[in-house]
Amino acid sequence: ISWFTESMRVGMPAPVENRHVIQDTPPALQEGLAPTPMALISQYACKRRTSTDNKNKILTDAFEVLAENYKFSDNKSSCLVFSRAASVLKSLPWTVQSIEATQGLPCLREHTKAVMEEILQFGHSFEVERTLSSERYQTLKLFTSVFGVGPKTAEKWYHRGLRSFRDILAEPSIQLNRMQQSGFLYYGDISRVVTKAEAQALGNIIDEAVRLITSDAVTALTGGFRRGKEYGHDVDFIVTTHEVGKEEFVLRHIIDCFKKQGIVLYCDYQASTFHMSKLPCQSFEAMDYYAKCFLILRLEASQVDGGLTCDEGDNRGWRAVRVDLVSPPMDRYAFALLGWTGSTQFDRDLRRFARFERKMTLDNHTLYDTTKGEFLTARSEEDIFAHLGLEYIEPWQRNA
Ligand code: DCT
Ligand code: MG
Repeated sequence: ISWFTESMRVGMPAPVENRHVIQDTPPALQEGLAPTPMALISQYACKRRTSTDNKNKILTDAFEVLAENYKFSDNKSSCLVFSRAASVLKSLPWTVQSIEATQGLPCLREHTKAVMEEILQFGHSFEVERTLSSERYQTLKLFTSVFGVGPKTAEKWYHRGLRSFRDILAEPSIQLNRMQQSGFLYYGDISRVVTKAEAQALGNIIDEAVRLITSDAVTALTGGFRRGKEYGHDVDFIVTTHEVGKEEFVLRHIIDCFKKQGIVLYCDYQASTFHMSKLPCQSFEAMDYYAKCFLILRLEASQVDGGLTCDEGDNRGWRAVRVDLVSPPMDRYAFALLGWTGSTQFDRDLRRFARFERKMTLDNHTLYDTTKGEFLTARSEEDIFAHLGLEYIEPWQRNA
């Protein structure tokens, strides 16, 4: 599958039989009629269809602020409560207008309902307002917006009394790593959204590099763009080849090619540590073992259909873009594609569903049936859904 055919599919409307059909939703809801009890909506995002058309953005944005604030405090369970509640509301084909209308929806706890009630009644939530205006939230949000700065580092800096980029850069005892240095250097560009046209231009550049060495390569646009999003914070690609064992070579070739073209602004190459003997993974949310590369690339305006969307007065004619490349062996392709397509919440629930409903372990490498004690093979994402006894959910319906 070339990234282009993949992305063409992303841009296409869903097949007629799938359009507007929300699995597990009573027909009355699909037609926008009065809400009825929704006991059939699944608690698992992988059993719901969630397009990019979010009818409850006001509520889900509020929930995501609180989820993020809990993440900053390392409170994983409360973070999950708000992420799950947001995800359920994103899947609804109608706008929540009263608390009664949410009766029977899964994953809505007391706290999430209280926040929702405030918003429905007053137009905003006091708890969310308080969070948004708190110095701690604002500072951690700012610090984690830098490439290479996670919640732990941000918290450490905040704890030391640092409040701005100027504070950090002026603090002699802080040694920024290479990733963070690049994060600050290209901050203006990489904190701006990447457009679909820019993602497609990068796909062309990768395909050209690959074509120089093999006709056997497979490249696919994944992440949010494969789910039909118009904008992203980065661009994610899978690159591999039918020649098993050569995938890492292909990835290294692409990077060499970029270096020769002078477009590499930052490159963090991580060699493969993949071996079947390490599987199934014991950790629930472990990073996968494939060879991968975290990049910042220089993208020329002339390479992008319609040019770059840049700030007024910016006439450089190029921008920096964050790009992730991951390179699984071909027999792992379906698992890697499913994992890297996301969304993170969709992936999380697929794994949770596999474990708790099927006694199977799913990750970006394999699906393991613990009852039978065997790895299940998959050539496509459809095969994985079939093994799990789930209806297939198209990429553009995975925006959970
Ligand atoms: N992912 C993964 N393993 C990793 C990192 C990410 O399986 N080590 C998955 C989770 C979602 C997907 O890959 C892409 O990650 P992001 O780029 O962070 O998310 P996105 O959905 O593409 O969001 P955005 O549009 O903001 O880039
Ligand atoms: Mg992405």
